[in-house]
Amino acid sequence: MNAERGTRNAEFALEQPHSAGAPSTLIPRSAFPVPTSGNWLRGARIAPIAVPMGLGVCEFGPEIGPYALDAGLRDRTAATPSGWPGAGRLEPLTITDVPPSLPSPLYGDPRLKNREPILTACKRLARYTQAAIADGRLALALGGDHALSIGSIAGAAATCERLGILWIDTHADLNTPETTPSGNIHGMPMALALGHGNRALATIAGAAPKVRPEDVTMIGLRDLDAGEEAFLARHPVRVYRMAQIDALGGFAATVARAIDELAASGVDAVHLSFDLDVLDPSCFTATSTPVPGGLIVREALAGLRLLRESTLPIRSVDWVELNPLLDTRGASTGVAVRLLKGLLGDD
Ligand SMILES: [Mn+2]
Repeated sequence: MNAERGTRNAEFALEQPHSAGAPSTLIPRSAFPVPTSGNWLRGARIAPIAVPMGLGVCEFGPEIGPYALDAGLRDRTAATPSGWPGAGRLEPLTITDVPPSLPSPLYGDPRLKNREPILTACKRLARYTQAAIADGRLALALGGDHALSIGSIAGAAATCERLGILWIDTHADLNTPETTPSGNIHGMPMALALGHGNRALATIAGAAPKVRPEDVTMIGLRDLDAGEEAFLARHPVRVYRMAQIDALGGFAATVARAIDELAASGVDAVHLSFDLDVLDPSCFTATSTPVPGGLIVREALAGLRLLRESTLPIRSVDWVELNPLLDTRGASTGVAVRLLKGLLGDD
């Protein structure tokens, strides 16, 4: 499906003046009233947006992730449908058209691998995210690698005055072209959201930065590069590393604290970015960068339930870094779907 050939609606006209066409049928306007407050994890329509992209990690596999997640949410791959109550709020899948990568080593600047196709895909995702939120629907970006957050955060930031970000991840993703050990852009989206790094990527859908450092909370960090440690030493991002999570009484207790802090911060919308590599390799193996010492399924589920039950104004979610090619028996995909169902509806 090629989203660019689709027709468009008014929101798209604001964001894409170079593309003429008729209204989009990919994100049909909802007949439901637009909720203007509250937590959209509960009750709001859900707009799943596939981002079939592995360009940010330079691997094959992540581009299949969105289809595995969407099929799981809809019980298409289950022998016995679960009857998950959130299914009734799921809208049709929107698919972000991701350009192909150039073959290595022609992917461009080795410190910003695949920048051009990632920039194009993230501009599209930003439009879809903005349109979904403007229409009162939870924008659910299904990855795909974590570079997609460049687009989803840009789209979310365009819909509010002051965005808060809850970043649940093993990594801080705070690298810039100057600090990156790999050149992989999936290690950069949080730095870009804060206005650091490649200017074209940082200014999708409007000026940089998208978020203030004091409005960012990171939970689960346990594998940081030297440049990221230096970044955190200079910027007031709230960080809960795994060691601190244990000291605070676990993941759920830490999430509860982060919810209170974000609620008191004055942000008027919250973006949740969940990198599945935060899970422990004993229960989730199908990711490009597994690191021992992660969350187990039960505690992750408990924390995600707290987010669903909170009063945070959560409008958009990233669910990233599932690589089904590494999931020979489907167990990791099952975990990724189960946690997402827990976040979005009773289970
Ligand atoms: Mn990440």
